[in-house]
Amino acid sequence: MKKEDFVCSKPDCTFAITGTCLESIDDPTRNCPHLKTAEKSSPVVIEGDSGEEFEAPTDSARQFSSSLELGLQDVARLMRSRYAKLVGILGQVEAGKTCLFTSLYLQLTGRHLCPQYRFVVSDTLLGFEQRARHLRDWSQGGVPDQIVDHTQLGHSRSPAFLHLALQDAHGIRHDLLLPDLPGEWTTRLLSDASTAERFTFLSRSDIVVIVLEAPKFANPRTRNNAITDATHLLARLADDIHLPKSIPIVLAVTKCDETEGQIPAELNRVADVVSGHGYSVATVALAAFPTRNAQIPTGFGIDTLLAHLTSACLRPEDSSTPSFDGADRSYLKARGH
Ligand SMILES: Nc1nc2c(ncn2[C@@H]2O[C@H](COP(=O)(O)OP(=O)(O)OP(=O)(O)O)[C@@H](O)[C@H]2O)c(=O)[nH]1
Ligand SMILES: [Mg+2]
Repeated sequence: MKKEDFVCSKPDCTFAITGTCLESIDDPTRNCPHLKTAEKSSPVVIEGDSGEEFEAPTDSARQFSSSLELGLQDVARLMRSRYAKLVGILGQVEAGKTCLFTSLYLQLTGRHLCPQYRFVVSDTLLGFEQRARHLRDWSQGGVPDQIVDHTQLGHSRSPAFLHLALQDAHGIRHDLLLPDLPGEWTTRLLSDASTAERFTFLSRSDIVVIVLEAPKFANPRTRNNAITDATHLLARLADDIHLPKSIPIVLAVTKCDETEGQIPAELNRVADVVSGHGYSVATVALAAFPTRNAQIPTGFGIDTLLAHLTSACLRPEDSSTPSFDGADRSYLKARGH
């Protein structure tokens, strides 16, 4: 039978579209208790978030709340209803931003981060699945030429966000909002300060991740340019975007499979520049999808990155900070999660 012939009663499970089981159950068509063949499943009973069940119309083509991406308005709505951590991201073309988010999603849904972190739900499941599709082909043999597609935005001036909710080892839920920005935004920012306005949303973020490629800092031919660009980017962040100093910065050093899992020493200079601007800084070695070194596991460093993202907490001085649209964020809920 084809995946389209099945209907899942778990909210947000897109098995019928993607063939991916939300609970990562092996051979879900046989083993998943929530999956029924379309003809057996009338009426379809869908479990609500609270565990309650309600009936969907018998002829329902399953209604998915999951979408490809969230726009700023969706994000503002989500942040009003529940405390979500907004992750800012910057990084030039091909730095590995999309691979990082995709690896994070695959590590979580594949249960590779258990028991530290467990996947709960995503409001943009189809967006993650779309990004992961080359990788799913990959498992059937051969490394894809391009791991994920180059990021393009339908709406050139407004960021698009992916959503991921996970639970940590203490049972605390973390909702992360991850903007998958095209690298051109960062490259343009370097040459044209007037584009800083596109990044206004960063000042509402809980943490900012700057994606830098390890091989560029390790290679003597490219390292000077890499340091100059990173220094320039940090100046833009501080002086043109006016990122509040209370927002911590993580230097996400990607493609570390090409540097033996090590962070090139030149990154210390970049970290010093971050501190010099008055921000707190952490540096994380990553290899989302290692292709050059069999000793480095897929998703190398993702757990460390997650530890930074989930521990980025509310800034007390910002507890009355309005969200994008002037509406209050759910800070009170955040305390009790
Ligand atoms: N060696 C190595 N290469 C990687 C790794 N992760 C990603 N890459 C490579 O980097 C390329 C670019 O990754 P993307 O995630 O598309 O980069 P991006 O920053 O989203 O690029 P734009 O969307 O163009 O801004 C991929 O196609 C891979 O070839 C890694 O862990 N190791
Ligand atoms: Mg991208």
